[in-house]
Amino acid sequence: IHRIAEIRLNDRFGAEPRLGNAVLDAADRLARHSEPPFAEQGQLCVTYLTLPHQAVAQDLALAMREAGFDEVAIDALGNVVGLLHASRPDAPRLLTGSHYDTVRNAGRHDGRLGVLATIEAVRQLRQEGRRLPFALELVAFSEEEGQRYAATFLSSSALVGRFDPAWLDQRDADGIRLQDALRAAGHPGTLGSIEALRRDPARYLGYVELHIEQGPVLCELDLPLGVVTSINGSRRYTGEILGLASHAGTTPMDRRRDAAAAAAELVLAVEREALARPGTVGTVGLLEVPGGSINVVPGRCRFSLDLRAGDDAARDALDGAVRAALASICDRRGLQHTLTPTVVASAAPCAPAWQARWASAVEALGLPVHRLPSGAGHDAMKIHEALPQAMLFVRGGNLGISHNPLETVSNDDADLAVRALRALLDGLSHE
Ligand code: HGY
Ligand code: MN
Ligand code: MN
Ligand code: MN
Repeated sequence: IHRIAEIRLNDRFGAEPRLGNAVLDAADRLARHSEPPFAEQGQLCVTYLTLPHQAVAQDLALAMREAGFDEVAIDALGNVVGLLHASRPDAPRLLTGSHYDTVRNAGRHDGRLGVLATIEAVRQLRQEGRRLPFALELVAFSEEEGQRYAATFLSSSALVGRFDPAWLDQRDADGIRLQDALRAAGHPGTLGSIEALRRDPARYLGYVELHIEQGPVLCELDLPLGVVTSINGSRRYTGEILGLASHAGTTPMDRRRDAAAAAAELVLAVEREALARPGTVGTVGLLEVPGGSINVVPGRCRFSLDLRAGDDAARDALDGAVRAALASICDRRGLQHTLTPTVVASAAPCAPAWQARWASAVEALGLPVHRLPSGAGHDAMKIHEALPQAMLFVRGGNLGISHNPLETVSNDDADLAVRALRALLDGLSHE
């Protein structure tokens, strides 16, 4: 298929040096920036507003300028925004983007592939001296993963007027408020400066996002690209089970208030309830005994919940079952618990017209069109609240593993990602 695509492509866009190399080399360069202690172990972690995060923003701004964006700026939330002017003034804009923050011990393509592929597509357009009949606005979103602050999709929320003012008072694990972290990074940190980032939907044609699939489907089908039909919704929580710390040697087994044993039952309950509901997933990603000791029965156990499904009813059914299981485990064991919702994201169907544009782009490359839902959340599901959106997935190697340093994208597939975006832009230009 690649050979056919290569031949077909060259007579269409002209023989270009392998665009994929440029994308993957840029990803490697950005991955130099990482936070301690992950950096010391050669691992990637770039969470919101840390010094490595700010260094990545600077690198992206420079890359956008070098590629030929007419305007480049880092905004009040650290989003790196590049604008390629249209062939005529007051033309509408196409919004595109993805995020540049990462999870802990991350791969180097989650989010960043979409940003870097767009930069290469713009570089190619400028080298060809081409202007589009619409402006192209690329946003490298600064905070999507919600690692340092429990404010997932923080940046894309601001663009659609959904920034929650309470987020400014959120504290990270070191007690630093988001507002103070913004100021320390040189931003105003005021609600006004953030609300000013809201985009007027009337100025935009829509939103498209290129992203790695982060799953095994395209790998197993041996397809480099896939058109996303919808993005799964989620409910996330942080919680704590409260028992009674006591001596590990003297407390009889039938007289314990062991918070960790209850949490272990909860983990298995999440697995059981999600397995019983095809199409749903449930994860306890964080689990810890704060201040625990080897010879103390755990009195407290902190945990997180990440519950997802393709539609909100299924998501809420799983949510109800898990919360009921937590209550019954704690009742039976005589323990208390707290549960704090951190994210509620509704399932976001991708706009049919924009799915069709991605499908035409994939066909223009001589590739078959495969449509699939997204199990992962993306900025597109936030932008969905203001603009029609659609995503194109790029195959990940290693069976699409992600949120793991084994995350990988082949040169060929990165190359096809850039060319697919070019094909979408060209198709849109002729509408
Ligand atoms: O968790 C997710 O779905 C994405 O990585 N934000
Ligand atoms: Mn991610
Ligand atoms: Mn992502
Ligand atoms: Mn002792």
